[in-house]
Amino acid sequence: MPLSKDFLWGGATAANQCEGAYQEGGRGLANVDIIPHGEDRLAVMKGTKHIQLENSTSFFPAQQGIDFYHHYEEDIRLFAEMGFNVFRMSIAWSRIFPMGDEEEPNEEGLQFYDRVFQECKKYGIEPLVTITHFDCPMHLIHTYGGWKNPKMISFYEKLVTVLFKRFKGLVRYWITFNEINMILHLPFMGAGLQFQPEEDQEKAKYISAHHELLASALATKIAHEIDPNNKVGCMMAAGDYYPYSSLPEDVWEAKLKDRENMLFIDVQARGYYPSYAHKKFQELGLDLAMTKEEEQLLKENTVDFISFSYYSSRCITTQEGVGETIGNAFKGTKNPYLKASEWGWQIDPLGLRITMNSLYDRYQKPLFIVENGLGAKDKLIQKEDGTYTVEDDYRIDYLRAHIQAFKQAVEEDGVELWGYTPWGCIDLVSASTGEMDKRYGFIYVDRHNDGSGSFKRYKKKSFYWYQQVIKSNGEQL
Ligand code: BGP
Repeated sequence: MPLSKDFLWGGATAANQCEGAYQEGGRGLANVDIIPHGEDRLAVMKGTKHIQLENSTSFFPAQQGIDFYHHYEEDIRLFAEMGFNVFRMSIAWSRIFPMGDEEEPNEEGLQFYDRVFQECKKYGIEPLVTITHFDCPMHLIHTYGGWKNPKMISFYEKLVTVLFKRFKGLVRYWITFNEINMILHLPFMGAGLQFQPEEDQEKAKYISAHHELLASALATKIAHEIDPNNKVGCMMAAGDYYPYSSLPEDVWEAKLKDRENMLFIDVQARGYYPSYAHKKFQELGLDLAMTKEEEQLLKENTVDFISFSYYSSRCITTQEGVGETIGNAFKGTKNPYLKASEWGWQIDPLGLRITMNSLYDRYQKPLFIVENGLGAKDKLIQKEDGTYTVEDDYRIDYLRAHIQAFKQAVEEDGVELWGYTPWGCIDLVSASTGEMDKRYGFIYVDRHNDGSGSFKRYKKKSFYWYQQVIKSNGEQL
């Protein structure tokens, strides 16, 4: 079957990397505001180094992002010009509940998203809203320990209830947690987890993820009750593991790694923990002590669709002395058959088709590719007519190959795919490095690693290419 006529084409962003205005409109401080650019970044994202904003001289790129807060009208107009019929964005939790545990939401924050969604509506663009994309009010982290604490479920419940009620009729596609498996890799960024030196981090991560899973099921329930038209998805950082060799131990290792990634969406898609999870928890000495009501909550409120980010496949071996690589916070074995981006993320379009087939075989639920793309250094150049552009053929090549791959998954393999929102459709701050230099967009933003720049927007060559792709519903690549 060819791509359906109402296939959703668009792009993806997240509040923490583009919105900025961190002290405006009554917004409270969030974990993402205190993740610095520079050498401390990784330790802070992992929750092993704790930053005190008052005592720090570091630069915190999320605080200004690309100033989407003041540029959303211009940005959405540009998305519409490309032909988007979907726009993935996220809510900054601390804009709605600045502390996280208040009784009443911050009206100014709600009004901001009202304006954004109205702007989308004006152009016939469906918002696809991630409720939490790596952000958590700092007050919830200081006072309750972030997602380690089951009380987070009720704060999240309050947040989603406000959102579903307020934006009923304006938003119908929702994602509960961005890349839920990221909690295992960057737990402070993923779930506001900070660790003490002697703490059992593994255990804390799985307990926190369990709280997120309960919160996600609860959100799905509430979303459906408030508006039966709501579609709620889970979201994982995907990319199948390949065994480095046909050595059975390598194949087994790849299976274990895939399970580690799928564990959480197994629960969100099927409604219960898989048997291999129970085994894992036993090894960790972890007892989730689930009540019958909680089991029922998970069971009765599975997601409507499976969304995922895909940048690369992954590879793993048990053998010594084989090269390593890292992509999207996932360390693994270097696949000798693949080229890589300037940041070492390996490039594998066929891996997208493989990953989609694995997910669809496993869950038989519609898929949504909500992130994909190439982070690259761009050069803004002036054309003869005086206007500016970026000749980003490398980005076009990457996206073309991945679109071809997902079309094959749909047309030849029969996978159901709702839409495609490549990451960072407008340049924004890199999550892993905090750089602006790692650009993904169709739109260039004049903003640089050191925080300089005018925030002015420029269309790249890929802007016009993607416009054609959308216009032809993926026929003209
Ligand atoms: C995913 C995140 C995004 C995004 C993307 C690209 O993990 O969901 O927030 O940033 O990766 O990663 P990076 O910005 O590090 O290049």
